[in-house]
Amino acid sequence: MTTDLSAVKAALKAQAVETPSWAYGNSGTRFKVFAQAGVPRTPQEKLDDAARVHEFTGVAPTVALHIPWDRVEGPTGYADLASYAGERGLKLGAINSNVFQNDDYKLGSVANPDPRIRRKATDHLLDCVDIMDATGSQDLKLWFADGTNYPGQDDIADRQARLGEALAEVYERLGDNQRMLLEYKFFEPAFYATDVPDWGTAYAHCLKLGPKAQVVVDTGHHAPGTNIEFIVATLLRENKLGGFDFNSRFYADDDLMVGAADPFQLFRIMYEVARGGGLKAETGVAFMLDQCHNIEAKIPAIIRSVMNVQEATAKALLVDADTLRAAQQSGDVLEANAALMDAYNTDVRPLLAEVREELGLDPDPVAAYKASGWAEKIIAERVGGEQAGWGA
Ligand code: LRH
Ligand code: MN
Ligand code: MN
Repeated sequence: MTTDLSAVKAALKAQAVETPSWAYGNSGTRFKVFAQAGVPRTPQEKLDDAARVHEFTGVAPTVALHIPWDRVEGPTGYADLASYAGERGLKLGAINSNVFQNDDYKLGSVANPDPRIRRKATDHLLDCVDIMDATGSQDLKLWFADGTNYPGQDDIADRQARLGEALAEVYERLGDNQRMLLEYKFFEPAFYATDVPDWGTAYAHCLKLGPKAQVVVDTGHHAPGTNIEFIVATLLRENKLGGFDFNSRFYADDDLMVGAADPFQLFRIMYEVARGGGLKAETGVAFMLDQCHNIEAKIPAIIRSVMNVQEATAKALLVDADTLRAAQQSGDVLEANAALMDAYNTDVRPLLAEVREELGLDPDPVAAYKASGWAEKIIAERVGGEQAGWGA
């Protein structure tokens, strides 16, 4: 292999993975939430746990909030929360809006036929930008549960127009260093026509809005068999890849640990990111986790997820670009495929252990976390842990 190992290590040290506040809380399916001992009761305690993930991985310095799941009171509440994060070596990351858990949104939020409800939803999005101003967060992440269940229920094109109007109003409110990340999902909770079902719809809205609007790819939001890496390559080429919500799925939007169901897919995605320059900080591609830990211990599961992203990234960086290009140019199908598979089949765990040691970290983050005593401490100290937003 002709790959420059020191460049690979430098890229791995520079990569940052954002963890979601809601992954630290209790969660479940619509059938049952299994409460775990020691889970956070407040946004501050979620940050305390996120600080452990960053302490042992060295690459998880930001935490995404979900509003109102992470609501704090008082005029300086969010600025104080940002300071609290700062004191623990963290920063607050994307602000995720929530216009899907209120009775008013039965027929949709920003695409609702009722102008009063559209106003309420848009105001919530504007409130989220106020929160970003207070926390120093750069990204507003938008996901809409809007859609219809039955043909004829509402006018598809009118709903797109209403959605576009609300997005334009929020876009105008963004500051110079702020972005809007629009997330798509092909189904659920709408079962006939979702208003932002796919990357094409999200891309069309973002293109119309301007450069501060980009698409976010949640890896659990596609129909089975979708070539997600193709979407990633395309968005990256068009400068419209804002980032990822990483998780994995066997069936639908399972929100399992990233890299658990299909590590090869994660590698293929990370290869396209690396190939398209998306690991460079200036491209702004955000590597966020969006997953739930329903039956497994939360903090070590989040540590494991961060490591899975790192492993896929390391393998992607090990692809021998010269060998691959030469094979592609000469039409050597088998050699080209072998160049990719060689990298995928490399055991990168020793390389990542070295990277961690060079950063002054324990080479085994999960073992280091287990030995730290944090799990026992929070079980003893925290009673009555808060459920993550789902089902709350
Ligand atoms: C929707 C989604 C979106 C929400 C999160 C909790 O399925 O992926 O990102 O904000 O789950
Ligand atoms: Mn998501
Ligand atoms: Mn999802």
